[in-house]
Amino acid sequence: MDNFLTSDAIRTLFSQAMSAMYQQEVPQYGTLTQLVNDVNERTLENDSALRERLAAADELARLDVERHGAIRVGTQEELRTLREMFAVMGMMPVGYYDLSQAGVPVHSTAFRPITDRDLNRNPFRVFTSLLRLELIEDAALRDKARAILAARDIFTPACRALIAKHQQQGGLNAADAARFVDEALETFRWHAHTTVDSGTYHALNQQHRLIADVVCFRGCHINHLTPRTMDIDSVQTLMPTRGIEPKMLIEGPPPRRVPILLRQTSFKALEEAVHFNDGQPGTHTARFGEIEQRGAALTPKGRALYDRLLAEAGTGKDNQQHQQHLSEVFRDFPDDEQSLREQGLAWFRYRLTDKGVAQPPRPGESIDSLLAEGRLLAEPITYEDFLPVSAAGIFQSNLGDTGQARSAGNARRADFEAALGAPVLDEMALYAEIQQRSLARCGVQ
Ligand code: OOG
Ligand code: NI
Repeated sequence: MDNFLTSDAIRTLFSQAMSAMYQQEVPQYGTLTQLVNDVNERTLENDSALRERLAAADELARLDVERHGAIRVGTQEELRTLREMFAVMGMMPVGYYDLSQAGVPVHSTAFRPITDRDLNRNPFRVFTSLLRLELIEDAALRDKARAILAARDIFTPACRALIAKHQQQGGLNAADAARFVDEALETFRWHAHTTVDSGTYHALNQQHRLIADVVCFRGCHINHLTPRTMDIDSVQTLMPTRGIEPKMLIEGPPPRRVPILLRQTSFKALEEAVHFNDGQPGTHTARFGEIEQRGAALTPKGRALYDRLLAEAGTGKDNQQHQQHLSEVFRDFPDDEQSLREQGLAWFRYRLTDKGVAQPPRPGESIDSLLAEGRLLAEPITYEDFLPVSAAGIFQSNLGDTGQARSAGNARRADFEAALGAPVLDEMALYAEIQQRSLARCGVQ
């Protein structure tokens, strides 16, 4: 029998290949990655507590390989085949994000590994958006966009064949996996030649820039890749020293002693030369680079508090002022691990200390007393998902500052799942399970 590669191994090969391709296509992304590596190295050198915490949580090894990407597709068939493609790499659809409220005519999920072990091997994730054509007001243009999308196939025949082979055999050997990675990559490659004439492109672009981006090309080009930084404020400040222009604001929560959720910033999308199929030259603006700093995953209670405070803080025009203001508003959000745990605001992973191993928990002993006796340790679980308000901010900063007409959409989770051909997993249930399993491993309860 063939020796199958693990889905973790295929995911790692793919994310490396994707990063190499994107560095070639968008050299600024390579520069940004280098800056992030430099800052991470320095941060870990200067902060031994952080280094130890990451090492203890088994997260040090994943830091260098960690990144997410984002893509946008136009039809349910495309979304479905992507689901099957990502399944080969152990990536499942987690969460539903409605971006129509922010004026972006898409809804989305994130394909990512879901178990502790797989996440630690390589947490590569892809934020995947489905265009909501029904939000195009002009009926004739909507039909035209549908027809253009129906005529394209964003997957190579060999890619489809290898997905099917994986489904039949339950795995791929090393040679097939390597071919699969090469073929899958083709779907995400940039094409400077559009599939439409300049008139169609401009009409779609006029409706919404995102619609032109999804409809007018042969594939669903990766639109950004995002390495994980340990100090996003430094990277934001240092970007201009490497010739990179950052977006105005860092999205998400303010800097804190115990980071929560996700902080993100990006550089502005590049204006790139394209050729329309009527021979006209033009430009298209879609691709950019982004960085993220990840913190603790919040429980529904913690998330509700985050959403309330974020809405209360509003938005600003100057990053320093905005972060300052956010910090003030977020004084109401406890900033030490003990309070986060005791108030049920964040998810935690538990481990026995040496003392706990020597003196294991007995039935009836509470988590609090085991922690107090130094037999048990609790560490925040890293947030592995995305934030719709931040995502909207990222989308918007790349759609030009003029702000386009708001689409009057609302959440259509059921439609999205029907298009996907599967339900999206509930991220809260996944975090709860990781917490619960860690307690079970410790022999608590
Ligand atoms: C996706 C934007 C969302 C994030 O990090 O929040 C995203 C897109 O622009 O297609 O990637
Ligand atoms: Ni992103």
